[in-house]
Amino acid sequence: MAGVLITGFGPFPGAPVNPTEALVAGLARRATARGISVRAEVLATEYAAAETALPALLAATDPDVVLHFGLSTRARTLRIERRARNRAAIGRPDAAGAMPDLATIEPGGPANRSVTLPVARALAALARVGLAAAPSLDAGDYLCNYVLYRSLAASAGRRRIVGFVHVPAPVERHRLAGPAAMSADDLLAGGAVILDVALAASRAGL
Ligand code: PCA
Repeated sequence: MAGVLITGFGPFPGAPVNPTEALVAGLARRATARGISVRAEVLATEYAAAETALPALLAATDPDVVLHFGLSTRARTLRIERRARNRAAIGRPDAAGAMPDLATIEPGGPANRSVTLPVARALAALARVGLAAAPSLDAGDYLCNYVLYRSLAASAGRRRIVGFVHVPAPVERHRLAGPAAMSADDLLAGGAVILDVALAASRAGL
């Protein structure tokens, strides 16, 4: 049975509630009910967590599948990231008030690191169930991109499916305005679909 690690993030400046906390807890519950054992963790939105908590988690769990979830306050649909970029915003404080010293994450490291989650397959699976999603080549320059870059670097050379999904702030069901707005239930359903695609890819040895 494939080991699965899913992560969300805690609050950060401008986002007092991070919906990915509830999302990863809900996803883990759903997966467990289906006999899939999932470790769900909420990472502090802090560079220190990306440097210490994340590598410790990866080392302790050695997962076959890693799915990271983060909030994008600007997104209106699920955004499946294709890559992390080797850059960091030196002027934007994390949840502890810290900022990176350097504008690159890994000096001398590759400019981009590609995810191993089959993004096109995940998008197709989401489309089949009518959930709005789009691919993204830009995970930003804050903690989400940072964690993805570090996670991909730590997973290089391993057979590990690693993906990152940016989710929109969920809208309450009765306020759903237009097909692109998503409720917390939609996020959960979408996360479960993407997890299934990741598990299938891991089983197929991709
Ligand atoms: N979103 C932020 C960091 C944590 C989160 O949930 C981002 O997009 O970088």
